Amino acid sequence: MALDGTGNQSKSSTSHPSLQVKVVYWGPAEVGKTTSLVHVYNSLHEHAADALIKVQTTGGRTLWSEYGALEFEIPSTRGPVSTVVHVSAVTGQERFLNTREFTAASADGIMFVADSRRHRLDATKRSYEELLAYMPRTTPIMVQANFQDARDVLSPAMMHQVLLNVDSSRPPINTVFTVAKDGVNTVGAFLQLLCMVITKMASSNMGSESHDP
Ligand SMILES: Nc1nc2c(ncn2[C@@H]2O[C@H](COP(=O)(O)OP(=O)(O)OP(=O)(O)O)[C@@H](O)[C@H]2O)c(=O)[nH]1
Ligand SMILES: [Mg+2]
Repeated sequence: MALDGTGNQSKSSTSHPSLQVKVVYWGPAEVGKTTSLVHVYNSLHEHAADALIKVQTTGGRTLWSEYGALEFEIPSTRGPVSTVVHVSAVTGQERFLNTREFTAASADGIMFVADSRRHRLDATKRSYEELLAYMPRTTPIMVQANFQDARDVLSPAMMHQVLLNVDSSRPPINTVFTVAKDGVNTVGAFLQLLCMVITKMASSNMGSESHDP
């Protein structure tokens, strides 16, 4: 049996059980969403199902989104579960708000890339408010406190508090130090989110069907 991105199960083409997971990189404009995704994809290239698809402006801004798929075999008590993780990064451009709405609603996990620079705090809060407005209440959110190499930044703990102040009833799983430009901690953040998403999917299916990756 397979779980699709919403946790529903279907028959896989292989004899292995399979799991489909959708992870979305979200955040304000030019915060490092694409940089983070590209670094994760390159670092985990042995698991890449295909090349990363990019739709960008000539200036390197994300026009629609980037998309790729990673494949993993996850052990479970009932044998290996072949897992496909669909990863995408939304465009941060204000004018493409409606393309983001659907993406947030259908995600199993969100990587919110926050801009830790003090002068970008309002943009980060606006983007986070937009995210919370569109995504289901129970979708796990992991936060990268990015741009930690820049001057006049807030620490990951302070960024966590800023986002908690937006809505304390929906705390992120964790807020971690990242410098996406240098690939610092982007893979760790991704794997932490993925573990949380898979654990949540497994536990929400325990009562309904036999599935426990
Ligand atoms: N100094 C510094 N620069 C960064 C960091 N992360 C990303 N950048 C740079 O910021 C710029 C924008 O990065 P992108 O990954 O394109 O940002 P984005 O969020 O995908 O941008 P849009 O899709 O256009 O909204 C690039 O020049 C990156 O090299 C970081 O942690 N520190
Ligand atoms: Mg981008």
